[in-house]
Amino acid sequence: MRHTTKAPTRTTIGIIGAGPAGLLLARLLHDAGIDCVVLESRDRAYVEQRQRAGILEQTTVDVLRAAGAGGRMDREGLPHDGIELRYDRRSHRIDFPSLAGGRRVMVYAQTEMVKDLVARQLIDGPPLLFEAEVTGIEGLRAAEDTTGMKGATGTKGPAPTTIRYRHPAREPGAGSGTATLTCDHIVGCDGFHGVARDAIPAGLRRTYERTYPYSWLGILAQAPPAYDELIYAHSSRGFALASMRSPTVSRLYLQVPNGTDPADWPDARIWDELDTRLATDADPAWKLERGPIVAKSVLPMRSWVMEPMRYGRLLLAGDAAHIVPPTGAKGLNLAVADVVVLARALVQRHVTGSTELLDAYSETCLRRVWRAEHFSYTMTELLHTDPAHSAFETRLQLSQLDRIAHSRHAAAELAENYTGLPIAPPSP
Ligand code: RFL
Ligand code: PHB
Repeated sequence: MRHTTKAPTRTTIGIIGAGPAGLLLARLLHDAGIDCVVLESRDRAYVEQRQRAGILEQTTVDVLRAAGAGGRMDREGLPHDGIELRYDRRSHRIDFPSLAGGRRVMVYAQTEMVKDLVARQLIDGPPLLFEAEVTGIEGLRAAEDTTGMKGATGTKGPAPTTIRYRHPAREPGAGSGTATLTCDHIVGCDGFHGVARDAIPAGLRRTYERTYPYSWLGILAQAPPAYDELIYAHSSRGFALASMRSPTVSRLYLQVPNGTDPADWPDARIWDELDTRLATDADPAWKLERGPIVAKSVLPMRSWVMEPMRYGRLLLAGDAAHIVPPTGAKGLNLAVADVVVLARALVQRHVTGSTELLDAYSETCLRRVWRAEHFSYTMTELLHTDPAHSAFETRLQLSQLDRIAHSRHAAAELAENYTGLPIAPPSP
């Protein structure tokens, strides 16, 4: 739905952002009978073609199936039972089901998941407004007061708050305009560059950050995958990752220095470097199958968390509240886990009036977020070549990789984290 004169002005839950977090939350709320509206600054084509994540944890797969958005994923996704670690020209396979209680992962691109959720939403879901750029939130207070109107289900609801957004011209020749959407709760699913978290008073926000002295050069190539599972490689020349999108499309990454210009990496240089970094004595003749490179970009790496994830009637979910470096394949899966916890809390709030789950939302999510931060940081530090490191640190990396290869406990720790921890971890 583009913005028309019929754009809603009142809803129970206003969702900012149509990435995986916003779209899935809308689906879960709609299925529970809670009305909501999604506002997305970009157009549909942009949202559906953005190249991002590729690995869905078992839990994410289960959530998508339960939400009725798993049909194409089950037909076209590639279930994977392990990954291969390469280091010091050696290869070691991590077998997920035997190490992580039968769990596995699914290779299914985030772009495809987003397309599936957009299609479902446009058929029978709550309103989704593209090219609706949120510019501000008004009427927020620290406490969720309950002096407002009755909620959609007749229970006493909180006083409303308002989202202000820009929309394109409603008629040919007219200029763009602004509009408001009044909501009982607002959810900021607007990613790392979003605006929702700015509505939280600066003095109440705590941020924690780690940047890394390297980036990833990522390519999408029309070439069959290197191998039938993902390969994570440590090499003296830097990290490399061989992933895939389908039996005919590969997604590959190389560690490069921060500030690298992709133009300095002609296609042949990329393929040669991937072959060198991924080389293994287990199969000395092994080489990647090459094909046309259809996308090439440089991605910086960052660990970042903002606490708390709630301020009164504003809740944050996904990349709006936390970022991980992609080495552990956790970002999208964390976004999914957040909105599962949040949907339960919002349903409880609007059906029974209880704020118990909502009050626990930030703490519940942050415990899992910090585990994923730790795992992503550990995988990143283990596999990349830090230019400031000495030979001593390199020996420590190789020693730890060897430990993972020879200790079931160490391998199980990796497998459990990679395939995904339970959505709500047990309380301390
Ligand atoms: P998104 O996907 O960034 O969506 C946010 C949406 O909000 C919109 N928006 C606004 N809308 C209205 N008004 C405004 N003012 C707005 N400001 C922003 C944006 O246009 C956008 O549509 O956040 P969300 O939903 O939280 O999802 C998070 C994931 O996208 C992200 O964590 C993952 O892509 C991270 N990630 C990976 N995660 C995994 O779980 N597994 C992986 O294998 C994986 N690989 C990756 C990745 C991220 C990568 N990049 C590009 C950093 C690989 C890469 C290369
Ligand atoms: C991807 O396929 O894009 C991908 C896979 C695994 C990662 C990061 C990215 O750790």
